[in-house]
Amino acid sequence: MNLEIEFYKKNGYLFLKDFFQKEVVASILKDAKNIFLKQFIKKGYTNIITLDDINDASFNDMIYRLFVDDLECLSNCGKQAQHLISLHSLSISNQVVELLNAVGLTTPVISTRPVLYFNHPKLAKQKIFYKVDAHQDWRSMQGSLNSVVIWLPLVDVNKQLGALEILPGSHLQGLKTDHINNGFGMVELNTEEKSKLVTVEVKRGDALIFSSFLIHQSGENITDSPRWSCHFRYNDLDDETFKERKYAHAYIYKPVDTLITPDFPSLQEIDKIFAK
Ligand SMILES: O=C(O)CCC(=O)C(=O)O
Repeated sequence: MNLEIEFYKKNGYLFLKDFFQKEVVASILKDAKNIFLKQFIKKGYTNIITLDDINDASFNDMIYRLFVDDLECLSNCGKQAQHLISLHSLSISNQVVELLNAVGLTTPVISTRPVLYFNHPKLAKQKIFYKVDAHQDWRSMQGSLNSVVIWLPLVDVNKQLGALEILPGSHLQGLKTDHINNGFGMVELNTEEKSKLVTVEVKRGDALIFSSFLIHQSGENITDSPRWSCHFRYNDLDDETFKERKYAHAYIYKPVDTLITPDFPSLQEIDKIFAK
């Protein structure tokens, strides 16, 4: 893979035009939207049964309505979106592994599961859930020093839709995080740093790869649409400091102890599933 590695080392990021096939990226978005659509239909918001029959404005109206009507349902749809097979497949594709090798991760390993975001002020109770101010991902990952993030848009993302803003070269300053907010390692920027932020407008198929130390933040989404994007994060098992640190891992993944739906399932419900 022919990459501008010297640029990456100096600036801490690479913009990769048309890196992914647009259709593959579009299918992740479709799979994510279908999760919500199934609930829109179940709730009687619509009779239509395929996304092809619905325009973005109608879809957006329904997702905003779901946020108001049933936050638990919206949030669970969002959680299912994190577990899409298409999303995970792309994150472990040969193309991604080759990219990771090319930026120097000789034995890449997944740091955190892929993340799929659908950011909009109308889909969040707190600002941080749709706009994350300046932060460094390394603080939440705490993995190898050469760990990276791949950020890709599922739709074309311009400044109005809240394109990501990055601070080129900031990875060289090391860990600058001064407090944690909802798991994000936040960084206070001074006026000069703020003036050096670069907005990265991206189109579906493009990708941005950056060092987990690169300071970045969300732009302001001033449109009527959610900003759909996904983020993959990787460590390198060959980084000596990571080995030294016993492959430190910062994430906890465990089930809740409670029964989410009391008295469920009944034997009849089981019978229906396995009936001949
Ligand atoms: O995608 C964004 O706008 C911010 C989220 C982010 O940078 C992250 O999850 O680390």
